[in-house]
Amino acid sequence: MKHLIRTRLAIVCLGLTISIFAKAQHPMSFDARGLTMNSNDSELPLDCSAISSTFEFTVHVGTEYAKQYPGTVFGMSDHELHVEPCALVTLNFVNDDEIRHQWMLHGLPRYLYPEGMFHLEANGGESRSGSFIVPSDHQTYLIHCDMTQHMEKGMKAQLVVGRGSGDLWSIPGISREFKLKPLDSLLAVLLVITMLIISFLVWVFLNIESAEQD
Ligand SMILES: [Cu+2]
Repeated sequence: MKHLIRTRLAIVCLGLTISIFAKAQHPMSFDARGLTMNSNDSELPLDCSAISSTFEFTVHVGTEYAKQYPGTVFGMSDHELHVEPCALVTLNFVNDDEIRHQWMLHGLPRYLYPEGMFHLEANGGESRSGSFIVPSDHQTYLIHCDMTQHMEKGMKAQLVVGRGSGDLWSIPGISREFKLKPLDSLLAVLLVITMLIISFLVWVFLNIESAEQD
């Protein structure tokens, strides 16, 4: 019993310490159900004079949403979100699984979002909400779950602000699995042409040989 009380006390102290520390560093709320980090619904990015529009999304995550994408284990109900530049975005994150998941957005201005990140995390069966304001650039931002192997197993998405800056690779239902650099594509074409030329030369050589034998 004493051990249980001591453990609970330690968890509460840890939570309080993290909350106090986080408050001193950047906005973060933390409890037994999950955490919200760097939520911001009022401070404008330097390149925005006002909030242009507001968007609210509810994104569910879990194994259920991976079924339609072969080779994945975890998925999201939305692997792509579109918003306007300088928009205020509210994200309601619902974890339908029994294990912990995250909705992490990268590439935001670091002067406003420490590490350039907005982060929601929900324990199994829990939900979490938060807001952020995007800059004015037409940009495509990475969204993922940072739990080990979750991104590789399907928990990858993108936020397209305005016209975006091109699809990220390996987004289920959006882009192909592996990124081919332009140079890789060129090398692949050259390799195929070389193989065709070699095959042709071998065929000619074999024909000459058999003609000589006749
Ligand atoms: Cu996850």
